Amino acid sequence: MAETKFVGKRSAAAGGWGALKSCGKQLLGSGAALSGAKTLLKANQPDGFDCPGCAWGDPEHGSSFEFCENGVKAVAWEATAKRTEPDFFGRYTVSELRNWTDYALEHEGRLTQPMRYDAASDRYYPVEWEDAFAEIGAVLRSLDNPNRAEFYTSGRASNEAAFLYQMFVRLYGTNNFPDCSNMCHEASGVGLTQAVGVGKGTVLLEDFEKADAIFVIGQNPGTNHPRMLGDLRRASERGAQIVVLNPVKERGLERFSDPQRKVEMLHGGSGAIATHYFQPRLGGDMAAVRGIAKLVFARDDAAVAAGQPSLLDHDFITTHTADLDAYRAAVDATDWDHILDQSGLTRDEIEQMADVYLAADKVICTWAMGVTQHRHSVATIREITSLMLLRGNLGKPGAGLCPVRGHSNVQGDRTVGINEKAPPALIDALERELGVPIPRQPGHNVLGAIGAMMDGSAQAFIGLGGNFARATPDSALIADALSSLKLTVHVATKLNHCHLVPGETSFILPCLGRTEIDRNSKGVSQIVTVEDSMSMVHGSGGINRPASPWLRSEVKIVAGIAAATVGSSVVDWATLSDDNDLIRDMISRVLPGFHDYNTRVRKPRGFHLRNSAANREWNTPSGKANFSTASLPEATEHQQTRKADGQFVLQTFRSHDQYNTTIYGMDDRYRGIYGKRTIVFMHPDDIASIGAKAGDIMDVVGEHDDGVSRVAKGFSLVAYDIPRGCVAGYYPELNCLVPLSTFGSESYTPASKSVIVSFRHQKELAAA
Ligand SMILES: Nc1nc2c(c(=O)[nH]1)N[C@H]1C(S)=C(S)[C@@H](COP(=O)(O)OP(=O)(O)OC[C@H]3O[C@@H](n4cnc5c(=O)[nH]c(N)nc54)[C@H](O)[C@@H]3O)O[C@H]1N2
Ligand SMILES: Nc1nc2c(c(=O)[nH]1)N[C@H]1C(S)=C(S)[C@@H](COP(=O)(O)OP(=O)(O)OC[C@H]3O[C@@H](n4cnc5c(=O)[nH]c(N)nc54)[C@H](O)[C@@H]3O)O[C@H]1N2
Ligand SMILES: [Mo]
Repeated sequence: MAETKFVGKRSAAAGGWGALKSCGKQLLGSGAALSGAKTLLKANQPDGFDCPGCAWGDPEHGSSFEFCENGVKAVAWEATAKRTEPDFFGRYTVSELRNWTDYALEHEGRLTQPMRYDAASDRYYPVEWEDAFAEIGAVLRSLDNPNRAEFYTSGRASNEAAFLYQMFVRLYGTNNFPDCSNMCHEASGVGLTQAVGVGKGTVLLEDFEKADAIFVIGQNPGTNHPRMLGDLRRASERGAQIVVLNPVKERGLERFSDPQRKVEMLHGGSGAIATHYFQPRLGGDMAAVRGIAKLVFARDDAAVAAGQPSLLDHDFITTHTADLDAYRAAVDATDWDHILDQSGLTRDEIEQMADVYLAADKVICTWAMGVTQHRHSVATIREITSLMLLRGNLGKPGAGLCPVRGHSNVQGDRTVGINEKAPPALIDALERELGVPIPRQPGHNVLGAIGAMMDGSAQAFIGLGGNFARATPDSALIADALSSLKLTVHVATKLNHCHLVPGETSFILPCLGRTEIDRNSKGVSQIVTVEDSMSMVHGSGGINRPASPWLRSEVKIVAGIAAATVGSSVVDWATLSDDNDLIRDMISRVLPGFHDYNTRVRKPRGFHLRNSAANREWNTPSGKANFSTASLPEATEHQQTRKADGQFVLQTFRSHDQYNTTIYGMDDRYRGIYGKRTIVFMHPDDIASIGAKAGDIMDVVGEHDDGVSRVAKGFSLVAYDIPRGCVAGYYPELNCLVPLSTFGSESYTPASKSVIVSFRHQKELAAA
């Protein structure tokens, strides 16, 4: 039976009253309405905390509260009055809790006490902090090789916690640092480092005020970086062209109503964001950008032949770049049929993009997961960079590359050393600082860690935040791998599924959140620091009373584990973790760019970490910015599945009511979905092509040819404006279909935006 009750109206615009209403609901639901509202006024303010939501930058004069619906959700979720106390764990066995949804688990509220798993009763019981540390240290010391332990980091950890963590792990003897950015912007880091010598974005927030054109590729800021919409709208209002490349029509990229504009709110007005909206097929961006480059070369040839000035920035190219001829040859060798088929765009659409690109003196290109979670993501980022190099759109005001990061401090964590490929300069500096040898051999990234857990060579997993069991591909296999370990430890604010697949010895260690006051032993409140997508480093200090008197800061928890594992003869963990200023002093001795850290981070907007590429210095082996020489993939997943009857490419993305594996609610207002997450968005003709109707409930079957059978049961089909052959559904519910075997070339990022699937009526499956 087709059932479509959950499909309703899409919002007319992103933001607006709907956003305000949703905020009220979140605050009331959290049971923290009053303190919640007060808390919000301190988000992203110089004397407040850094919003635990996204990594978009803060304005120059951060004096007025920057409204953001999903920031409200993130804050309310953390500042909730609800608690997951020991008696909760007394009521349910871990096996029972495994049947709960992600939403239900976190909805129970904040964890309050350290807990230890007891296998005999299948329950968690309270434990003293010092006993937990001692036992964790004992297991870690008992491993015959430190490379048997995996140390995961999720991107909310502060610079201070992450710095201590990497120092502890390296003193312990390994570089096993799987981290969430391996599943996220890794391809941006790899691609940009190859091309321009630094793995970070080159623009500042103020560049958005100067750009003539902004290309937004594979990103849904209305939901995931709502504050970016304000910057895009202001740019659009002053006449900048905004070109969107996204297979899905995302409301936030079409229209935005700014809740901070009173008159607009009164009259229900809204403003357009995209001046051009193109819907490529999944994985079609490299082809689309190559098409633009092909037109740029062709039109430049014509201009020069006609005696007009060249359209390329030859001064820039000659002084600053290498390999233009090889790039040109690769572009010439790519034929239009291949470009059009792979991109899914028409020649006319690509001509329009070339028009915009050539008419603009200053171009910014932003991107996120729609670009980074494919097999050819590194090549796509190299292609985007090459297009920008042709006209010197790098290292000048109003122009540049802007990978928009995910977690609020994922960029900072990498800067302070969470990196499995131990950079030699960092290791040298740590050795100078500590006076002992530090391991240099590369460790495990996320896929490496999973491999080691599955083949039995890894025996311990420590998670500094996050939800490894649900965020990774092939979730069922990962859960088995985690529960076969000797030791699992989770530093967390809320209960999640990763905590419910305990190893032989297992702990949940509850920590303070960003919004909470962190006092040291002398009663002095501590701040932490974070780095945003624009490389601005700033302070963050909580304002709320801790959710429970037992909670410790991440810094203290890392120090506790470290002292119990490697002892305190090289590093005095207790002293260091009692004063974050001392940690920052140490960071400033070890890492470049952090001089006068403690002074500069207390200035209202913090400070900017210098970006060499933005200054037109190229830390590449050639000493130049390198054009790409790659050819397009022979066939993307979309091109493969079109030849196979009944197969489609699935992308797994986020709803408006979630933060990664944290589910705030069941709605996805901007896409018109209410009360359901087990759905697949699909072109109406594709629905008909499999003999189904909108609203039919079907099983989604994994079709990757790697010998693993994968099924996601009971998903409703939703007719949607999405290219044929491409379908979409929510992460993490669909992670059971994302194969461990398909990942980015050079980035090792799971290809969670190009999963090959088919559909089966439930009775067919039962009969099979
Ligand atoms: N509220 C909220 N904020 C968040 C998060 C959250 O879950 N909730 N998560 C945080 C994190 S860790 C991250 S990494 C970011 C994620 O931010 P996004 O990258 O915006 O996250 P996704 O929801 O995965 O959306 C990907 C977008 O890319 C499009 N897309 C998918 N495949 C392709 C493709 O092949 N080509 C093109 N051109 N487009 C494609 C999708 O249609 C979708 O609009 O947001 C961060 N901020
Ligand atoms: N299929 C598919 N898979 C994906 C993605 C996708 O688009 N599709 N996206 C990938 C991306 S971009 C990312 S970044 C990863 C995210 O992967 P993770 O970072 O591992 O997952 P999160 O859901 O962000 O982690 C949520 C948990 O963090 C804990 N937490 C929250 N705040 C804090 C805090 O302040 N301190 C500590 N210690 N813990 C805290 C809570 O216990 C919460 O349950 O998932 C990846 N997986
Ligand atoms: Mo992310």
